[in-house]
Amino acid sequence: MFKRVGEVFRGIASRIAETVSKKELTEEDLERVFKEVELPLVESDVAYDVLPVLFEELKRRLIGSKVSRLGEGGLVGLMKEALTSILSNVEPKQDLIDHIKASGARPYVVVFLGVNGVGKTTTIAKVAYKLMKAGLRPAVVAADTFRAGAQEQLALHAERLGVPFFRGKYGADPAAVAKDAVTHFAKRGLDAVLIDTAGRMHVDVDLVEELRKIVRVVRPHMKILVLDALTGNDALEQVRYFDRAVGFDAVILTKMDADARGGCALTLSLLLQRPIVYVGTGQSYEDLEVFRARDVVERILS
Ligand SMILES: Nc1nc2c(ncn2[C@@H]2O[C@H](COP(=O)(O)OP(=O)(O)OP(=O)(O)O)[C@@H](O)[C@H]2O)c(=O)[nH]1
Ligand SMILES: [Mg+2]
Repeated sequence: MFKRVGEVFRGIASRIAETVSKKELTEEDLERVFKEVELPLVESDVAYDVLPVLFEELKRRLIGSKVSRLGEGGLVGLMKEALTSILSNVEPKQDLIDHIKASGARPYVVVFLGVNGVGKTTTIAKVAYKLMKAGLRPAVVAADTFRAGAQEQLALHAERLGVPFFRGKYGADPAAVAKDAVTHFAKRGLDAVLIDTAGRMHVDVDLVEELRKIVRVVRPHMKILVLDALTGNDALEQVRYFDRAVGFDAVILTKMDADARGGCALTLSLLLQRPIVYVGTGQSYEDLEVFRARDVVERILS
């Protein structure tokens, strides 16, 4: 039922090659093909809202090309270039670890946000691992004091990695826990503090208020929104939700290894206006890669 975004783009190339054989590609030719691929694109997790932007970008790159000379292979090549250019909107200018290294702030404090199950806790462990490999000393903090098991999960990663861990009592004020943790680790001279937050809409506490309070009290150097590539279109809703709630500086897109459709990264690249610093590509600590437009295009169009 669901289409891979790569297949849809191949389809666009072959439709153009079939229907426009002799002349230069015109806006009308493209409009016609775009009408046909709207639904398949949405089915491959490209958000409906971004279709106009995507089509404009493709038009800009394709109008005037000599289809007869390019052939279908050449058109796929052009499509790859167009996608690479779109995806490079969200390429990070600097690796997060290098940025933390270069920053004078010690400890450098990062708050991780995201709805439940997207991979926040796993991603924090992966980032801690990267920091350690770069010779920095990270610590991790469980500021989800609500969900049973949330703190233990992070504690287990911390133990495996040999990274200092801080938690509060269940039901304690997450902002107070986070603040105490930063003070504690600042005294111990650590380089980075990674704060895990709750992802669930609580019954009795407003998550938005909780996150706002954490950010107000801790004043992190960076807020990272964790998104799951498998959420597809819903990722856009999550972006808007967290933007309204507390704002964020960058995204980590998890579960790219399990994402067959591939539209989520494309949607984000058209709307996010902030970098995707890493992509999650598996469940082990090494499986966190710098977001590279070219790699993602190869992943979806190879
Ligand atoms: N395949 C794959 N699985 C991942 C990736 N990142 C996280 N996961 C898995 O996704 C599941 C949920 O991850 P968690 O880190 O517990 O998610 P969370 O956001 O902390 O969840 P809550 O604490 O409930 O809000 C786990 O089984 C992880 O192993 C990834 O990049 N690829
Ligand atoms: Mg968690």
